[in-house]
Amino acid sequence: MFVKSFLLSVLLASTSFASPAKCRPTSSESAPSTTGGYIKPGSGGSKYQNACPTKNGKYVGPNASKCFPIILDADAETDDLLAAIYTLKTDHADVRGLAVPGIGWAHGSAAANLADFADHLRPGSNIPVSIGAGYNLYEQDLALTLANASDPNPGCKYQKSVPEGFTGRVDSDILFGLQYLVPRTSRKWRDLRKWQSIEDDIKQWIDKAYAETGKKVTYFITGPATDLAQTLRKYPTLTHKIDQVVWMGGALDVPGNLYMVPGNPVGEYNIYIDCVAAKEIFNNAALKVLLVPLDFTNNLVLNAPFMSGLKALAPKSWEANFVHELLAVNRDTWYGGEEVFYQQYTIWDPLAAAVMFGEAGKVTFETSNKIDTVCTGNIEKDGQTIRSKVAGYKGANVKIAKTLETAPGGSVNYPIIKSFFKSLVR
Ligand SMILES: [Ca+2]
Repeated sequence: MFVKSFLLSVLLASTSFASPAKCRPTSSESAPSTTGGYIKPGSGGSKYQNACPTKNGKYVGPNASKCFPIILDADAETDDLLAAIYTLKTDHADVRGLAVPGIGWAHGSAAANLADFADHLRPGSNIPVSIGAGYNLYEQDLALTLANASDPNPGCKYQKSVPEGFTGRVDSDILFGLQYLVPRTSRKWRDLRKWQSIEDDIKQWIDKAYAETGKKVTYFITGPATDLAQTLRKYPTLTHKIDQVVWMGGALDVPGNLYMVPGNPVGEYNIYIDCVAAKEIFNNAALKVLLVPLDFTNNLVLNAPFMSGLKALAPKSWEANFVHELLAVNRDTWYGGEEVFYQQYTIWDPLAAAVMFGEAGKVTFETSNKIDTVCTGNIEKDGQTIRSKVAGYKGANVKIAKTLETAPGGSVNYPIIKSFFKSLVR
């Protein structure tokens, strides 16, 4: 993800590390509550028709062969939200849980937005929603080692690279001012009296999905991998019930995107922000990973016809209207203006969803069990995705998306975008 204010990134870089307490995420900055706006799906009392019903431990019905259980673990920034909508609009994606870790581009409390989406787009489905990890594993491990110190939450090393203010975490939390377009759920999706840890939630979701469907779960990550890595630390054999991890992340043969970490041209954001978690995923030979890195997403940058195409779709559905409004806000507030937006902006996470759903047109892949990341505590090098040269190293079986099918006229005509647009009006 790009930081929208270059000035801001300079400011961040030149600010000396604040005391730990000052750079903690604060729960008091959660979003205001508004309802209303363009109401469609789920309004008028209609209930989501579950396209993936189960009986006696397997899927039944006309879509049985296509259905698969999936958990979405999202960063809750613009393109994560788009990927969430895309996934919720894909009937054969049997969504079994939604989690938002609070260490990336939104606070964990932004899980409320996913609860709203889920209940608007799939009313009555009661998809479980949880707030994920509050700190990356680096910070968590450090806190453990300092358990008896006066401040057990040292924090701040990698997470600090995300801005809080203008177009940072607080703006993600409130959907960049567009929360009023999303009807608020009437479900009590978070019940503190029944609270359990995120790793227990995820284990429960996976166990239940596996028992009810007989299928291993797809774990779709559009932010850092903290929640899953944390879960696998506690329940290492859970890998037997995970079909694959689909992850938008990494940069192998292209530069990274850490514009807010001067001196690090190689790291990709989702890997960098919790490189300990990334390492544990890549090092886990029991996992299969479908990685959609910047190498792939760089192939598609949004253009003006893309935005016009989306605008034309807007009157046709709540989803298209919301997605258009959200991207338009991003375009209109982009540092450097519209021209720079059209040179830099893509929709990273929905592209990963399209690859996962097999709706991306022709895609080429590289397969390797040598993928690893640099994570040595040096912020100028960490977060780089590498092919390990360590003799005998054998990690996760990683399938890496490399190139996608293009079309004359740019992004709006690419098969992958046609699929995404189609998902918004079905
Ligand atoms: Ca993301």
